[in-house]
Amino acid sequence: MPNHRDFLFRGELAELDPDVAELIRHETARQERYLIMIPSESTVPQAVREALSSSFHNIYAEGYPLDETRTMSQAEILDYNARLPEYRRVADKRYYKGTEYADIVEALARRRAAELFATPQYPAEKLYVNVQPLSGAPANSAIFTGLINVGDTIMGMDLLQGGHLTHGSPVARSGKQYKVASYGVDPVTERLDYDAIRKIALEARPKIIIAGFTSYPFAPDWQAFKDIAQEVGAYLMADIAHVAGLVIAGVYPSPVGIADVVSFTTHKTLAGPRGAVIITHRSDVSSKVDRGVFPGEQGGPHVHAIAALAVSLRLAYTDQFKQLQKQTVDNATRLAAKLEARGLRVAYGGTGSHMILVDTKNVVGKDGTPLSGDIAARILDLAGIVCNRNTIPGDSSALRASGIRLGTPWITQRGFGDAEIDQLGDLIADLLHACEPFSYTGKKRPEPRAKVDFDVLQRVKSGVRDLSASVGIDTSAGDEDYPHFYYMDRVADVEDWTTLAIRDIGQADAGRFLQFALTSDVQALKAGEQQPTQVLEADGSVMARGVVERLAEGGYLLHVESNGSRVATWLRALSDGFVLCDPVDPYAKAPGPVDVSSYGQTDRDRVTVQLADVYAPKAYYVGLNGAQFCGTKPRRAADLPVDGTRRRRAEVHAGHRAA
Ligand code: DSN
Repeated sequence: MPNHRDFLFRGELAELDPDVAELIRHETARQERYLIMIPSESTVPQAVREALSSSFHNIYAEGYPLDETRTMSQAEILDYNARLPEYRRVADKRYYKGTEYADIVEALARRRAAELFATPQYPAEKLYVNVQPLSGAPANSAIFTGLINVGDTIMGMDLLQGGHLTHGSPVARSGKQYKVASYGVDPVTERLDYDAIRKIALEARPKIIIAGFTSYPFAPDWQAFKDIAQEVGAYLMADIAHVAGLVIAGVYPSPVGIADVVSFTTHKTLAGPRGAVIITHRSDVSSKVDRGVFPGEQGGPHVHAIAALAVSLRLAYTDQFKQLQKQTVDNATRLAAKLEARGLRVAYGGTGSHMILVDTKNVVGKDGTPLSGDIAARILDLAGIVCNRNTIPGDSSALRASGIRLGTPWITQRGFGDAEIDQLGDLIADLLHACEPFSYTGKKRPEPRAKVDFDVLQRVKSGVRDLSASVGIDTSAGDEDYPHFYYMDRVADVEDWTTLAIRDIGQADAGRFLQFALTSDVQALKAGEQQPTQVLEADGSVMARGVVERLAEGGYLLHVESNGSRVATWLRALSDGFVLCDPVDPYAKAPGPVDVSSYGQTDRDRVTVQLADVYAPKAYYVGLNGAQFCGTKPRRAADLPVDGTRRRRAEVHAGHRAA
């Protein structure tokens, strides 16, 4: 019998909340199967996540550990026989009791960060570290709060060219509370131009100059920035959120000891918990920044995240970590070269870090529409490659980005090397080159869209799956454990019949969808009725013959005699809306989205009508404009509809085209 006053809700997550447990399973499977190329994301070691969910989560610890611990070695910090008596006798700087172990873990994290970022001129004892910022934006805000006043001027890289929201973007607090001067890259070389930056600084006289970027792939010249900051009497703030891991490993120059203050998040290349760190070699800056973080910006620190940070910092001392960071940069460099060799333009002329910006404008549609970064990212995601749209030099709005940002940290953590990078580069290039951009007439300007060749998409999807399975991370979960990522072979391609269910989603009507996707007059069906039908390829050849059935309870069943896997994948792709389904009309798009799910083998007793070639006299269906239908491509005799039907289709087609 459980104690009736035990309110600890004991039990496993799967038992207490199966909904969230299932969501976590799906997200875990997504991360295992997709190739994640968001440069700011990492798959963090299990040990870090173990510390994150530890009992340190449960406490408040507003305030800071004793200053003396800053100059202690790790062994001294971990000397419980000294630290605990000290804690009991000397009131500490926290506002809460119960923080004796929180003090130690925070001091340990600070010390490890100081050791890892130490320089010959500034050994760990001379660095001041704050590990409390909850994330990058609060860290940067806390620096401003600590060092300058509202209304002062800050100067950072323009968001559209590689800066961050916290570097003075008008939509963020940094741009609302402070006057902003922005610098960018030289429009021709796409590199930082220090003469131009100096000129802006001399005019704007900022109190803080921020160097460090979210999408400029090269390292800045820290000393050049420092010289400019000194000349105008500004603090130099280095935001190395993206590259902190690279800096520790020595594959990216360190601003420590040059910049007055350095901030970085801990969950990017550092592969630690979500959080941030601020480091300075100046004691005057340190005391202001500490007050800026707490109580200026935040309340209680997340001690569990600080414990997890201590773990990730310990891992960062290892050769394995240094190899990872080096390989991350090597992979990005190789991928950039591969993409360029495959005819894609790499913005900024390459990379010197873990990220690549691809100029998608170079893929151009027949009507002259360039491929937008947004659509490119969406199509890559459909294939299992996750990245984000990103502005590149020349863009004027974050909403109309003409690039994508690809990062190599996560895939390198999973074990990608030269061979995998080459394959990945080919998959990305194949997919982007298979896109056909076009435009809708928008209210203010043309709205760019694109469609992609179905077979290329399927091939890339399979390639991504194989590549993903070929490297680390447990992919023992079968496809059944990830029902939401439909591979080409999810439905067995048996000679036998397969049944699919097609259902409405919200306002989208499965009947209208099937009217578009099938050759028969689906909308004439009454509840419970069946009719013979066909699924055609975009080119008009027959993908499958079958029977469509309208269910009394809503939705439809489609029983196909063969090729069930392709039919299922095709219908899902039509529902997603990004595949070319008409050889002459990229605008052709199925109503949707609808739910297409597999029912497995068909119950043949259920099918009550005979198969037949059906080409209903309706305005449109997929395949109607197919090449062989237009008489330009031979089709296999077995697939040919009878002459009369063929003529009727031609008449309908002509009517549709004239309308
Ligand atoms: N949002 C992060 C990035 O992706 O670059 C920066 O905070």
